[in-house]
Amino acid sequence: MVERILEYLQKKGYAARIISVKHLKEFQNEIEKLNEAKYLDAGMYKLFNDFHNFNIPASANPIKSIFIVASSSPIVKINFNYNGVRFPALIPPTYTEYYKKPEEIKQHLNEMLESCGYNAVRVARLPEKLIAVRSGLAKYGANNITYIPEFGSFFLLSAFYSDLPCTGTDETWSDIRVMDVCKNCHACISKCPTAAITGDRFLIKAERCLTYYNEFKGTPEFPDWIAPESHNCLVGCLRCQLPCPLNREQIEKVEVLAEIDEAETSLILENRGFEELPPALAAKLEELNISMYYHHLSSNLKALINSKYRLPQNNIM
Ligand code: B12
Ligand code: SF4
Ligand code: SF4
Repeated sequence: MVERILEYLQKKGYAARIISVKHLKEFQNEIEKLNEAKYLDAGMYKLFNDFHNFNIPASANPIKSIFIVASSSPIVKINFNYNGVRFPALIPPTYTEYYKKPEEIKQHLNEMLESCGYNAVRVARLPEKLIAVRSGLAKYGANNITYIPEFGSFFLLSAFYSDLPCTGTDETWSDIRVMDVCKNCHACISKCPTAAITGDRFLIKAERCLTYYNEFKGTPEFPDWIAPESHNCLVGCLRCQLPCPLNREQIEKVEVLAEIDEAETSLILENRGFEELPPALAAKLEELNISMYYHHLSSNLKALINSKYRLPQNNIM
């Protein structure tokens, strides 16, 4: 049964693995160990602690397994228009698909499972990279992001609880280690604009990552130590993925998804409340899943327009 489901998902274009739910406690301990070793900034430990939920939900049929699924995800480009100039802005993989794709995957998964009396539900609050690596689906890169041969690092991870039993032979339990190719590379380390990837420890200093400041709701304005030229995306940052030799093919597949005209760009820059936006603009941002980051959009766009590392006008890449 497990084999048939994993093959079915592969035919649909995904890469997937299954593990027994009994490993949950080990995942929790892994993160706890990082904290005990004083590896995590206090704020970050709190963020991870508040985010992760290792309690198995009660359900009619006991949860027995976790499916972890990777779906290929491209870079997306949006064109803004300001003072007669077109400003292309990139959105890294995963952002525009963060909610839609897991729903699609859940449907495919349940097409197979329900025919045999089983079921799967999405679980967002687990450490997905760690599960992907332990399940044998992915490997860590030196940039702390995970990699799969067919997708590079350009994929979204989605996890699902299921009542389908998972035996030892269904799992491909694997070691936590960095890819061999990283030993002689380090391109991602030197390109990180905020020194969040230090090179002397594996885990990034998440409290220095640009993404933390331009994505999460409630994070402070950009601190002074972030150089203006660091900004390179509308949300998130691509500097530790673009130079990676394992992403060479993926970088070609940029999808241009929207054109934001002069009037619309001005409204965003003026930081109008989301509810004040014209319905057509609000719908565009919602379709791109960018409405979720609207709280940072005005300052992110200003920072991008002022950054010398933004894309040259009218260029794809
Ligand atoms: C919080 C979070 C962030 C935080 C913290 C990031 C971090 N490094 O943990 C911030 C805001 C900084 C962030 C940034 C980004 N994120 Co993020 N993030 C998350 C989230 C919600 C939780 C991650 C988490 O649990 N971290 C906890 C840490 C402790 O996990 P970990 O790194 O796997 O930790 C293990 C290893 O470090 C290992 N370890 C410790 N020491 C050592 C030593 C060695 C040698 C080795 C090998 C291992 C090792 O032990 C740790 C625990 O076991 C997940 C979604 C989810 N539900 O998991 C997305 C997620 C990890 N993010 C993702 C992405 C895409 C990004 C960005 C690329 C976004 C962007 N800029 O475009 C950046 C990448 C930054 C980077 N270089 O890591 C994707 C990753 C997809 C992939 N291909 O791997 C995820 C999975 C979202 C998704 N569903 O697809 N993110
Ligand atoms: S996403 Fe950007 S800031 Fe964060 S670790 Fe990667 S290169 Fe550094
Ligand atoms: S850029 Fe080089 S060191 Fe970094 S993840 Fe890619 S291969 Fe590894």
